[in-house]
Amino acid sequence: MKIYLDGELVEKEDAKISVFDHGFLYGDGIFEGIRAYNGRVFRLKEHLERLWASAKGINLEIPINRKEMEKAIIKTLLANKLSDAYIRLIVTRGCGDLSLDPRNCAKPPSIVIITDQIKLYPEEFYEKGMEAITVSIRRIRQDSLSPNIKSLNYLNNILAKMQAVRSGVAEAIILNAEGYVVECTGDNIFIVKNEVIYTPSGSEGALIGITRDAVIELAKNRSKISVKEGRISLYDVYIADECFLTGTAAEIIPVVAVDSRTIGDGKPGRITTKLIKEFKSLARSSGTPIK
Ligand code: PXG
Repeated sequence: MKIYLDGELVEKEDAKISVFDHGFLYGDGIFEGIRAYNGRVFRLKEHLERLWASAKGINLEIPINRKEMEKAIIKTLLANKLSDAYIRLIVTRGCGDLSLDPRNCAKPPSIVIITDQIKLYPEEFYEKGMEAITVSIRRIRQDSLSPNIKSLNYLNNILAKMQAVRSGVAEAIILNAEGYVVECTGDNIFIVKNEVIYTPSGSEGALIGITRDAVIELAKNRSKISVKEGRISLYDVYIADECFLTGTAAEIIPVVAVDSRTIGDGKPGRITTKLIKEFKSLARSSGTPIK
């Protein structure tokens, strides 16, 4: 496996970052998770847009431009002969000293691109739906840290994931400080009630996911289903007809039980199933060609 590291393609064993890199010392850096389907990178422009926005959020200057980043991603996919892949793009603050001050980071930020094939959950979850539970860990308030900065510090999400896993469930529903539903550990959440789709808005503290945007567009434009972004309570989730999660890594996954309540009839819902089909077809037929 070849890894892109600061302009070079190196073997996995040689892809190493200094222990003085502030990404390692403090989680001071940013990332994106991207997917390629059928020889095309899905919504690459949007992912790079978000990466540059994350960089701006932490005042980090990415040492190459977007076109160069796009070429680096394609080059890495080609070197690994991948046409369907998960792409992890990481930009760290770079090498510094043992102090928080990023001005002490002499080296320019490091860029890492890893391409691999991953499936986030077992196939069975996609077919039969999965269970989620609400966890006690709340989302970090967005007036402290914007949920849209995809930083290298994911402890908030990891703690939530650990709590779910400890309870024997694969995914956690995270609430904001006010107790309203925000999202899951690496996925956005949607519910369907009486043929209307609802999802927490950005102002509730949800990351504006790229899969989330694609699903909203598909629902509105192709299926003519109305989508409302706003405030969702746990009760709304419990009494929903359908529930599903979206994320680049997870793709679209039906949720059939939440906190021991069966959602709808306990099977992936009709609208969820339709959106999964439409998303697959969109992902396979659009995007930046790997060439
Ligand atoms: N919410 C959060 C908090 C995320 O980190 C999403 C939603 C979905 O966004 P996209 O743009 O991918 O549709 C994300 C991003 C993982 C993993 O291993 C997933 C993400 C990030 C890091 C790891 O599941 N997803």
